[in-house]
Amino acid sequence: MRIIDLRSDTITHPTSSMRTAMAKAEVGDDVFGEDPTVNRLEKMAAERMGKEAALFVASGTMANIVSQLTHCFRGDEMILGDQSHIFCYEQGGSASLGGIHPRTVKNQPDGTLSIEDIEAVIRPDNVHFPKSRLIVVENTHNRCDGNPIDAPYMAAVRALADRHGLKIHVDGARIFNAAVALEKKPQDLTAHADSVSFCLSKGLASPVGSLVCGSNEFIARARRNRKVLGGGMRQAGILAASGIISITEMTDRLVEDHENAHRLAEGLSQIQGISIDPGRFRTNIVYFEIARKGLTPLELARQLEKEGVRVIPVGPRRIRAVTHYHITKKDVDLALVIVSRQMRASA
Ligand code: TLP
Repeated sequence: MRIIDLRSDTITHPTSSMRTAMAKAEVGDDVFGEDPTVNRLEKMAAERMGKEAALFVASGTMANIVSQLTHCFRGDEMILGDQSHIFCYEQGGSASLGGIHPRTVKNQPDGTLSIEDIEAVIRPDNVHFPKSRLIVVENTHNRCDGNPIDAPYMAAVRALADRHGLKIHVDGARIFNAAVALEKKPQDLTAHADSVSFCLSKGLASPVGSLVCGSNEFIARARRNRKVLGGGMRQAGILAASGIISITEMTDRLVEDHENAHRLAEGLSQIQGISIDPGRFRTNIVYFEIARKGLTPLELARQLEKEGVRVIPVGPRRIRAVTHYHITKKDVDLALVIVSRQMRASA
């Protein structure tokens, strides 16, 4: 049975050119700064994000916590969206590992935080309050329909941050999806940020790895924080070799994932009992709701699984489906036939 796995773009396997590059990678001890392939990846990542330097880390979560620890002191406050990945899915690491106080602001449906809302929660200098230090923007925004966030908004956040002496971190796990969707270069979207993290192991299909990018001084301090978290890697060039292929060969093709997601969303909108506004989805993440009493997302997901279609239930009515390198147009069409059949069967 063909498995159509729409749970996440994290399930992608490395391509054959990645496997070849990994096998042939030149390596050294990266804690000594001597792995030429890691050094090449870090240089390439920094260039792509328009920053001075970059740091290779194990995961998106590690990239985010390293960035937070590097921007904030214990007792500082970080302003972020109530739907952000850092707040929802990273175990509260900012508080447990960094002593950083998370101050959430409601995410707008497009994944942004309104400038007024951010400004309203910035703390005045007062002995009763934590110090506001950092604003986090997620791009694309996972829980807000995978929406890409454009440069003019980032410029507005920068202006606000500068007025109050705050730093900006972009959780750009899927920043290349945002760039492709907006027909911009990634550095156009990150120019106003002090730091940006992005993942190689999602739509870009590498098995492992993320990058933190920022100024030379920021990355030098981030390197210390990676080490204390146990993230100093040795012959990591084996992994970095794949990352280089991710950046050079896998970014332009993301447009196919976006087209397939759009096709999926359009198709779902034709199925009775499913509620979705297909115009909302601009990248590779699609959310739909079951508009029928008595059928839960968990039950539908179980039924679909029996027919080889995997999705993730994410709420009392909501399901997420993500397109990626292993999903073809034909897979989307077949998945739609299967969802339609299951919805009819459960009517
Ligand atoms: N997201 C995963 C799950 O954790 C939900 C997914 O399948 O989408 N930032 C963003 C915006 C993310 O979506 C993710 C992963 C991360 C950070 C964390 O990356 P990893 O999983 O590499 O730690």
